[in-house]
Amino acid sequence: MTITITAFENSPDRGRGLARDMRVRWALEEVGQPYDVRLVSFAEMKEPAYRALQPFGQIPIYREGDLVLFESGAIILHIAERNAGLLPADANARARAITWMFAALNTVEPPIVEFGMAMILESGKSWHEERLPMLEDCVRKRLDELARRLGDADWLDGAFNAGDLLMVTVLRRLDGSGILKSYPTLSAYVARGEMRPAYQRAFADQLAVFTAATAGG
Ligand code: GTB
Repeated sequence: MTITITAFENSPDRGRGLARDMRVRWALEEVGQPYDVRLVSFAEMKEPAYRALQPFGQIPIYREGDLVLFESGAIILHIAERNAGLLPADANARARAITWMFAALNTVEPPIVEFGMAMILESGKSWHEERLPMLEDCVRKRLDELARRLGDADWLDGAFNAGDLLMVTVLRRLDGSGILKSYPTLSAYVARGEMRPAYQRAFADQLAVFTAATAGG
């Protein structure tokens, strides 16, 4: 059955693979599932027909026959549960991998997103200079804890799994902030994820969208 996902027709990340379609593309590449991409504009995402499928008017949507899913974490769990390659076979290891998926989305991503949004949206505000260090501290607290747990391991719990896939995409949101530079083991962890052939294919495909959108000026 054909899988179709939605992605920005003109991503504000300018092809850096930071929007949440990237994690779905990567997961589909990891399990070897071909997929189509429907590019959507900001205006289309806010239309009733789109909101009927994604109530918050956001990318990505995942469509597979009659099944329509939103929320990138739920989409990746669905892909991982129905295909080999992203979750361990052992039941306990599988539960731990799913725990890391939730940790990436619920514990590590929120302070990173809040910090990123403050950098973009609040830079002109009078209180920005005071608030930003507090937000950065919240990010660093999580990174300290994550780095402590990762130690010298390649991945968070045994072999690469969906927990690592999500965690790497979450840490990539710090791209451009310089913060990851003070965490060499986490930087190496992200680089290991980015070196995976499935990641590279997904990245190239989303970059091609940006390149095509900007071709000819
Ligand atoms: N919880 C949802 C999920 O995980 O699927 C969140 C989905 C979401 O935030 N989608 C964003 C969106 O559609 C794109 S990924 N935003 C449009 C809107 O809300 O109107 C977030 C994102 C956007 C841009 C960058 N960037 O430019 O670097 C990075 C991440």
